[in-house]
This record gives sequence, C-alpha cells and structure tokens, in this order.
Amino acid sequence: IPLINIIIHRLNMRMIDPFATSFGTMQGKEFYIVEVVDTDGNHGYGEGVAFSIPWYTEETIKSNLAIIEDFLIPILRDNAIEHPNEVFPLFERLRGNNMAKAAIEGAIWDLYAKRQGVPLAKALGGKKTEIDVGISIGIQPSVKELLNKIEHFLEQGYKRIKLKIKPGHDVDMLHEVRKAFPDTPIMADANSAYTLDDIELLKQLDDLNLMMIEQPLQHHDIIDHAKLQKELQTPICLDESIHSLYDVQKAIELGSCKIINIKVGRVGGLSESIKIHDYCEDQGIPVWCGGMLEAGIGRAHNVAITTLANFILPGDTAGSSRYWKKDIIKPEVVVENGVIKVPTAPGIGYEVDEEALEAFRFEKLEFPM
Ligand code: OSB
Ligand code: MG
Repeated sequence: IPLINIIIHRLNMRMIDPFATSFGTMQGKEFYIVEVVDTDGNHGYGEGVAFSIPWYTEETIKSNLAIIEDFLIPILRDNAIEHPNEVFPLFERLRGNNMAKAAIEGAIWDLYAKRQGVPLAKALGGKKTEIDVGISIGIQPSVKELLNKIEHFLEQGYKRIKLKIKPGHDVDMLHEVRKAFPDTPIMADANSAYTLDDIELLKQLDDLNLMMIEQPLQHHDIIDHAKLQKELQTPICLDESIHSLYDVQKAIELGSCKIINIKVGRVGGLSESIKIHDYCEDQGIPVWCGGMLEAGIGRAHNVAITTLANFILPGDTAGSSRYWKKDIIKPEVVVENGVIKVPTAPGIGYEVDEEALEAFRFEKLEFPM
C-alpha cells in the first residue's frame, strides 16, 4: 500500500445533549480523524476514540497525537505494508496506546478495502448485510426523565437499552425501569464504579432479569470479577479490563465474564478485534461492539466489524442522530427498526462530508510519507 501522505484533522463537535457516566459527564467531543492517502489518490479514514480527559482509559487525544507523530508515523515511513494485518504487529513493540494505533490502522484498513474495491465489512470477513443495534443511555437527573428517554429510543426501534449506573443510581432506579418496561432487553453499565465490598448490592441485580452487567469493578481487574461472577446469575460483560486477545484469554480462563464488549480502539484496532472475535466464537462467548460516542467515521468502522458472525448481541452503535445534529459522513448512519443496513460501497461505505469536516475542524496536521 503505497502511502504518500497522512493527514490528521482535529475536530470539535457539540453533542445534542450531555452524556453522564459514573466517571463524568461529556457535553461535547474533541477528537481527530486520520486520513491516509495513497499514490493512486485513494483516501482511507480512521477515527481516534480517545477522550480529552483520561477517565475511561489512560489515553488522551494529546497523548495519541504525540504517539502518532513521534512513533507510529516513523514506523510507517520505515516499513512497507501489503496488508493491514501487518500494521498491528509493527506497532506491537510499543506498549499500550491502543487507541492511537487503532486510529491509524483503521484508516489503512479503509484504504486497503477501497483499493480492493470491496466494502470494509467484507474485507474484515463479515457476512451480515444488516446489524442489530441497541442504545446506551447516560445517568439522568430523575427517573421520570430516564423513563421518557427509554420510551423515546424504544419508539426508534433500538433492540436493547443499556443504562449507566453508579452508587446511588442503581438498584432502585433499575427496579422502576423494570416495572415500567417488564419485557425490554435491559443491561447496566457501571464503568468500574463498585468494589467487591458492594457484593450484597450487586447480588440484588439478579432480581432484575438484566441481559448483563458491564464492568462493575476496577478498570484493570479480572480477578475480583471472577469472584463476583461466581456469586451472580447475571452475566458479567467486561469492557475497560480488555485491551488485547491475551486479556480475553485470561478473563475467560478465570471465569471473569460471560460476554465481551469489543471496542476497536481499546484493543488496538480491527485486526486484534477480529482475533478476539474468533477466539470468543471458539469459546462460546458472545461479543458485541461497544461505542465511544463516535462521529460517522468511527461509527462506520463499528458497523463493519459488527458484521462478523459472533457479534451476536446488539451493540452500542446507534445512528448518527444519537449524539450529532450533523455528522461528518454522507449519508449519515441511520437506524430503522433497530437495524443498520451495512453499506455496500468500497471501504467504510460512507462518503466523508468535506464541508462538515472543515466546519468542525480547528487544526489540520500533515505528515508527508
Ligand atoms: O462504557 O461503554 C462505555 C461512552 C463513553 C465511554 C464509555 C462508554 C460509553 C457508552 C456509550 O456507554 C457508547 C456510545 O453510545 O457510543
Ligand atoms: Mg462500558
């Protein structure tokens, strides 16, 4: 893949409304788009999913940009690549920084698929032509507002509702929701807000018929989660604790979870996501695709990876309108009856809206190869 230029677009977008989790509240989103250009004039795009504050994982936008400029781009200058599967092994001798690695690798995957003339989903080995999706709802000021939001998203067809929880906004709130929506597939995401000292409270979740509870305990833990899973009927799903196939293997071996949330950025890219997907499939562990409040390019990558067969449970990839008044792709990602139709054009299958990209951009960095 003869790269001639790498461009980083730094963007700022306002969210339609704030998103509150146990770790903090997000109102707007600063992020970056990686654009890779080949000598034939093809363009591939990836989206950086690090936040500006290291409250979900340790990476930040600025740490990503430093790693990309100081290490990842020099590696690409020194090494010719024939297939995107070669990118992660080249980056692997640098520890961590998975979101930075994934942003670059994702752009190269898109470029590769466009050069092959196939949709990214197909290049990744995905077979589904449409994917089922759910939605993640932040902590609301009141139960009444929460019930209204759930109603609103169920009307839009979303196939499962994920509710953020934290101490003080958990069992009682979930009981009220369950009373109002007795048959809706519901799950809870704690973003590491609890410890094993809360085990009696966490056991009460078993009365709620939840699909799963996501990352209740410490953000790097797989030991305490194994202890907790032994005491719970409700399946545990790991999010923050999973950074690699290795982490997945150890978590499954220990019995730390029964479901895995794959976030492409958190695990270092699409190639590692495929490996995790395949391993979980062999082990009988269902996976789903997590979200990082992405704009359209990141969303398109999530749609593509979700076409793999063991993405059995609806993920967090909602439509563009979930967070954005205007997205940076044409057409935007649309959800109808809880389903996204997988695009069939080459690469990510959505066009980048250059006008929107420019409108949200506050800095453009160029790295000639
Ligand atoms: O834990 O899955 C999470 C958003 C930001 C950081 C972490 C998480 C989330 C979400 C929302 O739950 C996912 C989305 O709608 O993109
Ligand atoms: Mg989560």
